[in-house]
Amino acid sequence: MENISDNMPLSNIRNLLEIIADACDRFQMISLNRQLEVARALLEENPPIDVAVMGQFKAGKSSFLNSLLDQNVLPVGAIPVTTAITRLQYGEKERALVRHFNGRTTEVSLNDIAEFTSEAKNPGNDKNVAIVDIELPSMQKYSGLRLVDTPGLGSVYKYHQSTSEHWLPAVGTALLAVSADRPLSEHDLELIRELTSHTPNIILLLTKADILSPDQQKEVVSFFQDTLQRELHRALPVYLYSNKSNTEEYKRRVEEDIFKTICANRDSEFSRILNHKVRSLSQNCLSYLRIALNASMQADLNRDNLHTQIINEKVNESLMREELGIISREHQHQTRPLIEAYLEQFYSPLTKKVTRKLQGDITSWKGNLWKLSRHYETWVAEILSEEMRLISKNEHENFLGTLKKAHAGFSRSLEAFCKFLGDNIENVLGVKLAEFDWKIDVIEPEHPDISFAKSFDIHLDLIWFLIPMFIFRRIFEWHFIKGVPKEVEINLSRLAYQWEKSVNNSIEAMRTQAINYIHEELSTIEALLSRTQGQTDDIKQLIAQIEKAFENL
Ligand SMILES: Nc1nc2c(ncn2[C@@H]2O[C@H](COP(=O)(O)OP(=O)(O)OP(=O)(O)O)[C@@H](O)[C@H]2O)c(=O)[nH]1
Ligand SMILES: [Mg+2]
Repeated sequence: MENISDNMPLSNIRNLLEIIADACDRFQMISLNRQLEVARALLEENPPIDVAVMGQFKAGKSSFLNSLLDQNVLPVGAIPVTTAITRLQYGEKERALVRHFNGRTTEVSLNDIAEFTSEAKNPGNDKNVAIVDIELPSMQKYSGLRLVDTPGLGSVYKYHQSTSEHWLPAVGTALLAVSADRPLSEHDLELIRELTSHTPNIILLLTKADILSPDQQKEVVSFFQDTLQRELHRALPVYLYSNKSNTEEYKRRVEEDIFKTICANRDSEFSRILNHKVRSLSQNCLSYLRIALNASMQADLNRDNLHTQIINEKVNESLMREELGIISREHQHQTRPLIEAYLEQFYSPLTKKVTRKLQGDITSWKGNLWKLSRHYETWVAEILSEEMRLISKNEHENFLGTLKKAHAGFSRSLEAFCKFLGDNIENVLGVKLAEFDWKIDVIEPEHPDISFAKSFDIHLDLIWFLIPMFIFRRIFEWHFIKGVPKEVEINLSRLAYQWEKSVNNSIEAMRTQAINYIHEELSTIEALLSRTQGQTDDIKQLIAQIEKAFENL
């Protein structure tokens, strides 16, 4: 047997089927599974061509096959009969194989096939028959084919119809049996439409021709042609048949024109049929993918819209950064003046207190000017450090004004942000976000280190050895006492400076906290919006792959 790859590149078809299988899998296009399964089986198994007799119930399908083979193999009757797909093919001896849905196959006598293929003996297909394969030596003349008898359509037995429809994609060449007493119904046209996607070969068989006069036969045939042209815009070959009269002449024609022709060109016919199925499957797959593509592009558009609606100008991260920066700077500028203004009240009492204490202590200090100066420095540093520590400890609550205002400012800003974001999400997605957990902690500033380094403005002590203390001591004492107000002022100012640094660091830390919060919140929402990323690119790629493989067929 000639290899089918001589007529078309086998690997191209296999490649195309793999792409389609992948697409079906990814997009759950289960309605293509059967077509795909059939095409794959034909490709891999290269079986005989299935020439199927199909059509309405009681059209005379089974009778036609019996007559063709001159053998009453298939059960026939006046009421709906055929209940299972029955394939007839060449075999050295007569036998019948009953294939069940569960995979079991049993061999039965040819005389017993009605037990499995007729409605009367196997009602509703109780015996779970998938296919009956009959082998006949008389089929030798048609060795490249299988003749397939199918259950009739349109009868009260819906099961017959669904069995045939399920098998439909496997059809190689279709003989559509139309009984002379019911010439071409809407159901027949519908069947032709369906068959069109599975086979390039559809032939009409006008059965029971004996019930029409020669004139009526001509009339019916031209009625067929006109109807097909009008309804389907195509012409199909029409053959007459009867097992009652003129049978040999009818048989000769169908044998010569149909069966022998197919047998003589079996391999090219097979290729043509497979090619037709693969093309049709590709077209179906492409049209589904185009639907998916449109849906996906629509979803992308919606998602972009969602994004711009949710992350709009009111919940813009860089604008929020700017706003928080402004709040932060505004309050940081105020920190120093506020603390200094508050500390002013301590200046006079502290000056008086320290002066009085110095006046009491200084009289007991001994030594020359150099010693006296060192003593004074140590004394001032200790006393003022202690005083500053006390003020810091008792009054620091009063230094935190800008910290609290900044906290309130950040909180308001963040609250507004969360509300806009929450509203946007609710408006656009109809989902209420869980309560925002956006509280900014008030970061208590650290207590600054207030043991200041000393720097005193006394140069006279460098020439202490020239100065007789018994003359000048009172003057020096007075000089030291006069210096106290300035020391107090310097120390208060330092205290204000230390607290300013501490408070402003805390404001900065709160700003960072707020920025981080906004960043995290927006990143999460962005990630959620883009996680449902569309499949547009995937689908486009698949469509391109299928179109390319299709061109190579
Ligand atoms: N007059 C006439 N009657 C026929 C001819 N062929 C079949 N019949 C009759 O048509 C009826 C149906 O025949 P079947 O062969 O069982 O028809 P079918 O299409 O296989 O029917 P289902 O299997 O039920 O779909 C029977 O009563 C046959 O005797 C024919 O050529 N001429
Ligand atoms: Mg039948």
